[in-house]
Amino acid sequence: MAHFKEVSQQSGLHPKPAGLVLQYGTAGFRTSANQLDHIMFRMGLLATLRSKKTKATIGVMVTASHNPEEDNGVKLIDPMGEMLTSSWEGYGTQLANTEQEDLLTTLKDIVEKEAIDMSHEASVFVGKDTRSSSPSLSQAVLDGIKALGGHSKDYGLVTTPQLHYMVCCQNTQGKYGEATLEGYYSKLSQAFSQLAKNASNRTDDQKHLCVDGANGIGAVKVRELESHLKKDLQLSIFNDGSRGKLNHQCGADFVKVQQKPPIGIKINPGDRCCSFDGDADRIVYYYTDSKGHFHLLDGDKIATLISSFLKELLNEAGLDLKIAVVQTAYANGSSTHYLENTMKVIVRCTKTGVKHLHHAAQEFDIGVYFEANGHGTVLFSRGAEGKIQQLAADTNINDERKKAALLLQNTINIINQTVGDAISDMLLIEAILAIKGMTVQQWDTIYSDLPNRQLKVKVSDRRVIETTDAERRAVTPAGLQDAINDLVKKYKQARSFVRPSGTEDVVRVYAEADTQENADALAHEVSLAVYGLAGGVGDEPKPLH
Ligand code: 16G
Ligand code: MG
Repeated sequence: MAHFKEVSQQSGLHPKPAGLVLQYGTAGFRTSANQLDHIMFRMGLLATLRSKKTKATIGVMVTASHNPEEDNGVKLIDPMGEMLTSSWEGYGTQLANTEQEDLLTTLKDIVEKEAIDMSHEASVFVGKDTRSSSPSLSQAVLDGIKALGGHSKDYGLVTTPQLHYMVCCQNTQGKYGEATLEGYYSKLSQAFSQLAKNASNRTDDQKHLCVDGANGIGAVKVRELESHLKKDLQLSIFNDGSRGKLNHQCGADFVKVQQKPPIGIKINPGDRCCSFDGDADRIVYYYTDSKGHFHLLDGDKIATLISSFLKELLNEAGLDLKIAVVQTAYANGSSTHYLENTMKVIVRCTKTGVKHLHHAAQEFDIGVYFEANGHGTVLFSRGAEGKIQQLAADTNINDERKKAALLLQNTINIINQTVGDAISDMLLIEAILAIKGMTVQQWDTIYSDLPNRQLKVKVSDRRVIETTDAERRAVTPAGLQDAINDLVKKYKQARSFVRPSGTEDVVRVYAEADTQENADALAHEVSLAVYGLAGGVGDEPKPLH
């Protein structure tokens, strides 16, 4: 076939370094940018096949999120704006690793296995982050799409969630919104301004928010949003990429893991601040108190704020919809306790990785999902959306129900349901705080986090650790879980688990306990158990204190 000839010619321009093996991981491919040219070309091919198969537009985002500037990566977006289905991740890995001379055979194998009608048109949306390697890598994706005869639309610089949004808009024929940046900003900002009308007498201080853009695409895009917001929200944008390095000592991942403010931002006590990650699909909030102590409001606190807001609105609207919060094992024990016992909402725990949470959240009328690291969103089932729209249009209901229904309607519009979105989450959080007249300190006191610690252990092969029960228990190697259980028993309110990372060649250790010292000690002891029982390499883990 003509296209295959073109592929074979063009692929020569994007050669694979012989022997290089990479895997389509939790969030696509991610590694040093100089190893990725052939991967990008091949993901252009894969996206084109996926588009022909689904008869819909597919997205390809070039980004390595919170990784250092030198890295890059790529992830594919399925028709409804969700992550690429797991059954195709294997094809991604196969295509990535097949040697140059076998590329056509691998491609044809996929076409055959999936019974893809190659005469069908293909359409692929492409976006990229601000990394210096992104322009040439996204060009390689475009080359791949072209080689297989697909149509592409290059959105240029966009956040990851913006590209997810575009794909969903396109495949719903505009029902989800208009597939342009202007469409995105106007949908979100209009919903925000409707919600903000329900806030009374806010001072300029209350409208003010400091945003750490991680020196990445989020900073660029939040600045574009700013002009749509009028005076409802006043942003001070730091780490906007004009000086500092991407993700370097800033951004959501840095703030969450280091539990301290980013550089490049001047915070006065009590100022409300948030940090995006490098592709703006994560957000965390924080402030410092009058004693200079740092307080982090992570994904768990965000999930609690959003779900309690929604639950109250459902009550006021008299709507009987099932709401659940989906978390991972990293969720702070206090948050789970608060959600289950005080708020009395259903809580589900899934494996780490957005797609797992997303799927679990789809099982409820309203599924609020957040990873502790700040990636999350809210999903409304079609039925739930229908009921809310119907109530909002009902002229025979009292004012309280009407107001609640309208608030729910605008909440749906402000949320990017395709994936976690720092900009959309930020607007929702700001709207909730404004409506409730709540300060960041008051939000923080909803519950107190248990002190916790995350560590990494290097082992010769992290796959020796297999887990079950949403990663909360290790099945192998033998004896490891028993050792963890014994260590946990030594401390109060303690919990610990270990899992192989999906993005780095390490085993991750999580521990929480009644005090920071105990959490640190437990994390260290569990690290030693991993080192001893799972083939640790290099120096033995050292105590933190
Ligand atoms: C990826 C995942 C994120 C997860 C993280 C875990 C997506 C889009 N992102 O960034 O959800 O929390 O990996 O990393 O799925 P780890 O496996 O190295 O701990
Ligand atoms: Mg990210």
